[in-house]
Amino acid sequence: MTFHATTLAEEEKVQADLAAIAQRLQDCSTVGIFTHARPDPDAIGSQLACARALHSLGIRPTLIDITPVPPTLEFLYADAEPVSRISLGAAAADQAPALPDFDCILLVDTHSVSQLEGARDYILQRRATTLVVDHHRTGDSIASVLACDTSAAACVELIADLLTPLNVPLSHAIAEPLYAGLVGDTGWFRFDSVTPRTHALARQLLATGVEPATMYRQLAQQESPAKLRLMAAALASLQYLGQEQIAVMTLSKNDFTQAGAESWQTDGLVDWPMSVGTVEVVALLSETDDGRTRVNLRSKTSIDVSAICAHFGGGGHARAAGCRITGSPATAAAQLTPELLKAVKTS
Ligand SMILES: [Mn+2]
Repeated sequence: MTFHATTLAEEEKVQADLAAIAQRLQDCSTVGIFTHARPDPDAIGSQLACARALHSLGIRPTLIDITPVPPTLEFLYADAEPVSRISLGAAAADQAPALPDFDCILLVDTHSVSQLEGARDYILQRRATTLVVDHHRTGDSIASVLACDTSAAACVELIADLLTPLNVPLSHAIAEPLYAGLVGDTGWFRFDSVTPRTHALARQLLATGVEPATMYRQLAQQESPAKLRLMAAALASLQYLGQEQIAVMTLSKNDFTQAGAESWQTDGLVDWPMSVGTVEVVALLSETDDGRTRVNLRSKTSIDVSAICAHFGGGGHARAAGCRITGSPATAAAQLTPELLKAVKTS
């Protein structure tokens, strides 16, 4: 186990940081809520739960989508008071977005500059008013206050804790996005990041009326045929290395075109080779439009893939991490595989 148990002192520090963030938020009339590019359910769930909590306090929140929200997550925005959203999706990465000057910036589920894309300069110029809630071990110092707890299975666990100092009761409208984040980051409570705290939160969320079966249908059973075609291409490319402990899959730009799939639809593909008994680590290499290869890594038990990704300027968690490597997937594989073989050998 590379995960460390959180000490009482660490736990108190996080709660104190969350209280400091709550205090700063309460003094604002407008808050811009950001999360990482290519948002997952934990990112969107954290953003949306914060927006609804702040809205209930009479604060005007705006959600900033750095890259488009996957259509399968759009259902989360319905059935409650509408929240204003600004999408930077169409803006070029080097073009400063025309965003209002919010009293505060609340950044959730990341504190890595590399994940901010088109919002990077905007946020970096506003460090003094930037508040961050995150659970990733790697990141940059971009915040005035950072509440980071790497023992949290999902960022939404920390957002749920933030409700207490904010004095916001847990409503169904807040619980639903929190649940989406919780099941998203824990693979429906399967990963070794799951703790009693995770299930305790799930219990509270269900008590507000969240329906697990409905959420599963919405989050896990709304894929398009294009997604399955992309999965077929990924599995067809699968190669085993190092006594079948390493599985490497590659998706070229042509694979995406042939499947009729978008880049965000790789979500979850990297988990499939984990079903093979010998496999300890999986890499998914996706060719992108900017001449780089996007790398997603997963680890089953002991290999710290965030350390491997950090080597290439990326980051994440011990069991799930990502980075980008300049060049084609073949070039990226040539650089990555020695690191994977080394990691497997020393694990
Ligand atoms: Mn997360």
